[in-house]
Amino acid sequence: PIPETKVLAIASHVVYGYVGNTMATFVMQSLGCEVAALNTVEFSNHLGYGQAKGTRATAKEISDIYEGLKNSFLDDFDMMLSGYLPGAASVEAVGIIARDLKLKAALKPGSFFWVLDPVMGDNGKLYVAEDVVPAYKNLIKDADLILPNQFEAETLSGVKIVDMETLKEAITTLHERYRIPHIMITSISLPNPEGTASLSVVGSTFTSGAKPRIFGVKIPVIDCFFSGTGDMFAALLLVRLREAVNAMEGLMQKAAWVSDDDVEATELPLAKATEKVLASMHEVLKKTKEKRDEEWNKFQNRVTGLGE
Ligand code: PXL
Repeated sequence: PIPETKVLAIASHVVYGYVGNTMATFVMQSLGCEVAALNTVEFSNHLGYGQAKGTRATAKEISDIYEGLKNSFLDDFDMMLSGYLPGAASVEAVGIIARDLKLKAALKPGSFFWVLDPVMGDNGKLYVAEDVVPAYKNLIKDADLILPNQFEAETLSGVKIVDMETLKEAITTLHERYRIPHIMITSISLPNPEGTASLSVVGSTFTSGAKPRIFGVKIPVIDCFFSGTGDMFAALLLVRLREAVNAMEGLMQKAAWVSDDDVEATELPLAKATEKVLASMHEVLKKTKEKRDEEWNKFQNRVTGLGE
């Protein structure tokens, strides 16, 4: 079990189902975190249904909630997780919150960690307003770990990812341009020699003085459409990374000669955390698909039953 971890989670909320904060809050609480959820939208359901009713918070509303927490001395967060933000002004508001928390934590170095999911689009398409892109470019320089998908990594780096070479170039550009210590690209689809595409996650850690250390993990593809997988990934990774860093610090204290440079890419806290996250996700998604197939069969039996 991890020492008590207080997380400020800023993302969307749905009444029915599990995406955004509805997903992230459950995941982090189930693994022992204390979660304060600041919801950026309140929708009936996720947008995969083709329609939803609800409201988006304004940037002022997001800042106000944070101010309220501060005024009540409820802002002692160890970590922050940010997901979908409804517009450029909200992106800026979240930057102000993160910098404020960081400044407060500066008294205890290394004690605040921001996991940022730069939600902008997927599969070659932006699904936020165009002015959100420069707002994110401004924001990510203060994050500790960013979780772009392939399209978002391309948008932020300006490098189109088509092979291993360009993948490394995109990651190096992100580290250098925005000074981000940890990057995790949550879905990479590159054509392989057999002509089929495989799905991977690719992570990288870059500490000052060392070269970026990049690792990749292939994911067995489950043939099914899921919503909220990115949010589950982010929440699980936050918890497992905290555990891995704690374990590593214990190790470093025990063996003072283990310098950061001696750590193999596959031994990085980020890589260790990722393995655990993907194992959990595979189990959850397998069960989700089984459940869906079961419901679908029941539905079809009812329909054919009616016709008899
Ligand atoms: O990240 C998934 C997600 C989050 N929030 C809302 C969504 C979706 C996906 O459909 O609709 C509101």
